[in-house]
Amino acid sequence: MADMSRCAISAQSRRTDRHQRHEAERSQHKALVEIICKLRQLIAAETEADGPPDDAELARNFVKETDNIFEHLKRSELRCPVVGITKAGKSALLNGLLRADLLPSTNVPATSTCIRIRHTPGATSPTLSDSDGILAEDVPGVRHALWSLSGYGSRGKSTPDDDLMLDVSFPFLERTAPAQSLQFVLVDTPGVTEADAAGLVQATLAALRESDAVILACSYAQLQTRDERQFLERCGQTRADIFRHPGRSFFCVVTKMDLKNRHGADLSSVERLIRDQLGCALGEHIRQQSQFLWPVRAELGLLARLVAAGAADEAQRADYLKIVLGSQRVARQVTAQALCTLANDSVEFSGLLGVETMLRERVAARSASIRHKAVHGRLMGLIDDAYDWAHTARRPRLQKQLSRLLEAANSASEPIPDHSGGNEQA
Ligand SMILES: Nc1nc2c(ncn2[C@@H]2O[C@H](COP(=O)(O)OP(=O)(O)OP(=O)(O)O)[C@@H](O)[C@H]2O)c(=O)[nH]1
Ligand SMILES: [Mg+2]
Repeated sequence: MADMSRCAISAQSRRTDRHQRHEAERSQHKALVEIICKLRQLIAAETEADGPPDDAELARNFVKETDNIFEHLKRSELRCPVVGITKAGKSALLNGLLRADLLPSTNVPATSTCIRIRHTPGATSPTLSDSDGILAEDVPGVRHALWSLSGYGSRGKSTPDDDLMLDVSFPFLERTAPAQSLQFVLVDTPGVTEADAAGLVQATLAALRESDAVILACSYAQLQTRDERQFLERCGQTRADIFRHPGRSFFCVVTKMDLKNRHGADLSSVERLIRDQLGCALGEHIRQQSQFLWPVRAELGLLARLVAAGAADEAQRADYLKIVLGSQRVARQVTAQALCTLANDSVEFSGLLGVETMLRERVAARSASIRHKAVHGRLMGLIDDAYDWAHTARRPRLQKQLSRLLEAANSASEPIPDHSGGNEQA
């Protein structure tokens, strides 16, 4: 009897906690709407008064962006960029998750601009678009369009506004109910090289600013190289707050574990080495909080998936067999059934399933609470931009007002403690 009443009391208290949490979220929502309205008023007042044409243009852009943020507030979104130095295997990882050879992935710098990949439940084939409309449809069309945008020649020209959107249905989310109501976006980002770090970091930082979770791709083969250290240090110096944001999950995927490591670091020391590097560049919080997923062999995973699904062409089948069996001669003796079993084993071995499980869990756990965090990121970015403009245009009064707004936006997004036994915080 005593047990029953204890159960009833704890169920009641969980309901109360949930109710309080929803109330707190509602009031955060209201506060964010008020801040967005205030920001619009401030900019309109500043730009309409003596109106040079540049200011009118700026005001229009602000209104457009605040409209976008309002729209964003209405939907739930989980945005997760994949970042890292060039050739870390970011695009290969995403192709493995897409189960299709869509994104340019090769041994010379390939991805030249951020590509947002949006889960669109029920989409039977991919669609690529930018702000002007649809650029390409179906796998060969999208693949061709993305390859024509790739390459070293076009790198550095990319801006955060390039706005490429790839609509696909991620197979690993197909049966995940929360994904129906949540906008889930993975972002392929250009890798950073020493030569063009400045422009590319800008695009990467813009992707990070709007993120709710981050996947850092670290290549085992490029572990502790100068490029990697510089990339992390630059991120840390430019926008340390992005990494210290308490609600943001940080995952390290260690790729290319089949290759040799130039420092001879053995597997048992990989995690410690990367954590040390993260700690130095991005702070103690990231050293401790990062979660590790490894080993990942994305290239093998994609080829194995295509072979297992009977979707590999001759060249892909040969590449797969070369990786797993080493020689074409042995490959010719493998029966179709044995090949399928081998390919399924390779998928397990590739580490892709671990990354998919992690992402499915994020989608499920954070679908309810993500809205405010995502809006907060964009809003902070917009206020930052307005502040920069006010500074350049020598408008100290506006600068002061914007600082106050920034403080209000910060306190409107304090993490809400979860005592309800739910698992919403990543
Ligand atoms: N051996 C091996 N090669 C891999 C693996 N994953 C990716 N690769 C190869 O590594 C090369 C680089 O991969 P990308 O996917 O282009 O790397 P990225 O980080 O997207 O590079 P950028 O877009 O240029 O920054 C490609 O030739 C891939 O086939 C892996 O697990 N093992
Ligand atoms: Mg790439």
